[in-house]
Amino acid sequence: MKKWLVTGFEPFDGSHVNPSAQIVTALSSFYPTESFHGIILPVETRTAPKVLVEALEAIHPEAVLCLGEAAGRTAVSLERVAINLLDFRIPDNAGEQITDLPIVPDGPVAYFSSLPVRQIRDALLEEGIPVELSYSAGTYLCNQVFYTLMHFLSRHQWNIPAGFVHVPSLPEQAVKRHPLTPSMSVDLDIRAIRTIIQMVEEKTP
Ligand code: PCA
Repeated sequence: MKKWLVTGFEPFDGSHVNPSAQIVTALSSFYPTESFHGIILPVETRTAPKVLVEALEAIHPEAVLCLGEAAGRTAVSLERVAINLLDFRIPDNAGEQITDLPIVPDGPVAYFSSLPVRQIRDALLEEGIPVELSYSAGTYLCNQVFYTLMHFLSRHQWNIPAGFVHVPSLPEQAVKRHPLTPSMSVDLDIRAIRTIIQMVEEKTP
């Protein structure tokens, strides 16, 4: 098995949980410690990129998967594109709300995921897990971390599979919001992410 870095996020926007953090914690005890390095990132625009880059430099992973929660999404979302834009709808956990700024001044407009997203989608559908290819990871922390990841790998010419996956909110979060808020159980999330890791192991050199 490759050496993986898998990241999740702390809770944000008034929630007390984040499915992405629960997935990382669960998978940390599932995979061998030498192959799976899980970290939880702060939902803070100033610190999240630093924590990610420090982990990349310390771990030297052979594959990277960053995870986040996308409230309102109905399916596991395989993000294809990270864009060079910070435009926050709500403040981050440190109270910062940035609008209309680039993540990396003079950086490329966008990066594509280097995960085999279409093969992953087919595998998840085959397994009966709702999934979509997504063309926007938003303009908040998840997109910032995704862009920071792909920019770092590009600048260091690390040609490794890397990307971002959004998961829906948890049922316990949905019931506290509007009754029609979509949700997915953490057990299904965990199955999805295990399948993604397995597909990357099988389909990439
Ligand atoms: N989702 C947010 C940031 C943290 C998270 O889990 C986002 O989609 O940007």
